[in-house]
Amino acid sequence: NGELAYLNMCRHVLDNGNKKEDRTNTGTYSVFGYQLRFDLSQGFPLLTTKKVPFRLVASELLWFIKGDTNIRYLLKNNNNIWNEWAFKNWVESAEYTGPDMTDFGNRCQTDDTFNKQYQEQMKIFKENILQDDAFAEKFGDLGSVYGKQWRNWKTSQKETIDQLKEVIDSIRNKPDSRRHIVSAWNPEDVPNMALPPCHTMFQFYVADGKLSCQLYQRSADIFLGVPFNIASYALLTHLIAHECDLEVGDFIHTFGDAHIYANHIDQVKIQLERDGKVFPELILNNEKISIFDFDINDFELKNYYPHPTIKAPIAV
Ligand code: DHF
Ligand code: TMP
Repeated sequence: NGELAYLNMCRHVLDNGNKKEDRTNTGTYSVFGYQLRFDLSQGFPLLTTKKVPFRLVASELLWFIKGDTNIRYLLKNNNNIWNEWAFKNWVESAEYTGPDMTDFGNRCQTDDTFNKQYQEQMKIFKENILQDDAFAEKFGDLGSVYGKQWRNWKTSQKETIDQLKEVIDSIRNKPDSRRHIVSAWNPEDVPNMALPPCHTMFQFYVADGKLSCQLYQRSADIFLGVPFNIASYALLTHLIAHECDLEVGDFIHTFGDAHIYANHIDQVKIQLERDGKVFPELILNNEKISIFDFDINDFELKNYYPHPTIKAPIAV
């Protein structure tokens, strides 16, 4: 079962990780360099040792594919996973006049009074993003994140490159090419991003009628981010294989700094006590062909019977 590879990675980092401080002041156990491999023909790699909300994974991926970088789309789809990073821009802006929200990610975990204020401000923020076009345009946008780089990479000649479309064309027309690459890491844009891309670049490979994908993830939150990232790239590989009339091969997940946050250790230990079940099966709507035409109702997951959710605070 492919999930064992993920659980072994958790165990490896708990046993061998370097204790390391980090940008968010949470503290981590971290290793540098690790690799997972999932044979996508053996089931869809959505972890079963805790429930991973596939709907959120799928709507985030569709958001990238649309080239959208504004959390308004996510909020309309009831997806809250990027709120903190847009909220951070808002509360650090000159227009914000509410209570001080400095270091809200850490403070809301230790200070109940502050947490109430934070929840209140976040609620107002979300309502404004959904209802006020001008506000959403200004404060809902995360900057030059994935969607922008995948679909609208700006060149020095003021042209744009649609990397996603180009990679699909090259997979179709030159399957043997060794240049099927999409890069989200744009050094010029890194200072303008809410969060510099964690999944930095990915490459496709065609052999034996099967499409494989390898991702280089520079920084990986093993408990919260990685289960999403695995499922997201597995879904992307399925979609592109579907469009290019290929079967799915392997998803190879290569990591730079792979870390478990200090405040996720108990959760990871609970997860490690559980036995993985068989992976579910992904079914795509056969009436759609182009990856750009899919929406959330075109995906169906069959036989997903995970263990219950395990909650954990996210480091901002
Ligand atoms: N920052 C950090 N520190 N770690 C991340 O994984 C991360 N991921 C980001 C943005 N910034 C990040 C984008 N992806 C969740 C999962 C993925 C994600 C952001 C958040 C998350 O909180 N998952 C919860 C469920 C959330 C929900 O139900 O709304 C989980 O338990 O999986
Ligand atoms: P960093 O920019 O300081 O590396 O912080 C980013 C954090 O977010 C780090 O813990 C990795 C995590 N992360 C993921 O694991 N997956 C993701 O998809 C994203 C966006 C972030």
